[in-house]
Amino acid sequence: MFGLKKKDSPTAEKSLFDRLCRGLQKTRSGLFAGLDVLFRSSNKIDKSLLEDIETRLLMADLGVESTTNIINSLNGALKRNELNDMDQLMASLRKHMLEQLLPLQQSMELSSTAPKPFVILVVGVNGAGKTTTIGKLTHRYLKQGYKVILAAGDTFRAAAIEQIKVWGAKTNVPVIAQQSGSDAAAVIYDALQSARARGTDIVIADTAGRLHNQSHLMQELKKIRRTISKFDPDLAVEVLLVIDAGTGQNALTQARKFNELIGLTGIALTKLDGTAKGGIVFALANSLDIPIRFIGIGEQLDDLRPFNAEAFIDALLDAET
Ligand SMILES: Nc1nc2c(ncn2[C@@H]2O[C@H](COP(=O)(O)OP(=O)(O)O)[C@@H](O)[C@H]2O)c(=O)[nH]1
Ligand SMILES: [Mg+2]
Repeated sequence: MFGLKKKDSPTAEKSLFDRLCRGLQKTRSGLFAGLDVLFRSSNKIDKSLLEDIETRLLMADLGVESTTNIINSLNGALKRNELNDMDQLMASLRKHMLEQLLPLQQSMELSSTAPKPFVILVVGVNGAGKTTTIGKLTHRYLKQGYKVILAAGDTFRAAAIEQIKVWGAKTNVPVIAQQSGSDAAAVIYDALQSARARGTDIVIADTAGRLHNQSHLMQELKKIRRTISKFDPDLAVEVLLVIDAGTGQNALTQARKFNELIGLTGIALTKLDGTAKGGIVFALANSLDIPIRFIGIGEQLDDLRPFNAEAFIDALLDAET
């Protein structure tokens, strides 16, 4: 039912990589610059140098578990006399960092067997970047030739409904909305009906990030999830948690909570451009088994990238931009 994606040309890939490097600049300068100074100022690869690397990784918010795994692997390589110069050390560091992240790299595929529409239910705390990510996703799928409808499921604030309408106007896609205070599950149900009637490929649903209390929010999300299944139990549904990378280790708590409640299928990590805490990706990799579908590296429509572990690590560790 869904077509194939276009492949980017080598020049386009190069400039995409440059943009990624720029987007990750803050984490990159903390981590890479720190490692570079370490490597240049050390004349010996020993346990103490590995301890300094450990400190650097922790400072970039990789988390204790990922850092320990990486350092243990480096210690193993050191004992086996595999780290004879700085190039070998760097290659080994890169390899072990990649091992941590590769399991998280699973792109969000539109099912070829499930009935239309594919549903992307976007959840997360207030200000995480949900609505902006929806705008970027819309842009992405339109470019790939899909038909998209948006559901203004953050009915808690009138401003939120206006905001998603702005994205709808910008990308020229229909936005199904009711007035603020209405039932979010009903809005999303309307959007599904409308999508079916029009043969739309994808429905992207916004949700509220905060209600009067946490348990109300969670109940509302559960109801929305049930409503989607009630509409058609065979729909393919991506429950995408949007997390602001700048929240650091708190991101883990958010991911666990939302996952317990409605079962996440993917994560979009936003605002990596604004933080030096990009290492949080590693912490997420170690504490949860949920793929990182996308990373957000700016506020423009094309600043959302499918997560690619190798490109991510290259962007953090490569010397030249
Ligand atoms: N720099 C940057 N800003 C972002 C990114 N994603 C979202 N934002 C900004 O974060 C703020 C909150 O985003 P919004 O989508 O309204 O969050 P929501 O409350 O979860 O819907 C807005 O000012 C966005 O422009 C990103 O990847 N990079
Ligand atoms: Mg919003």
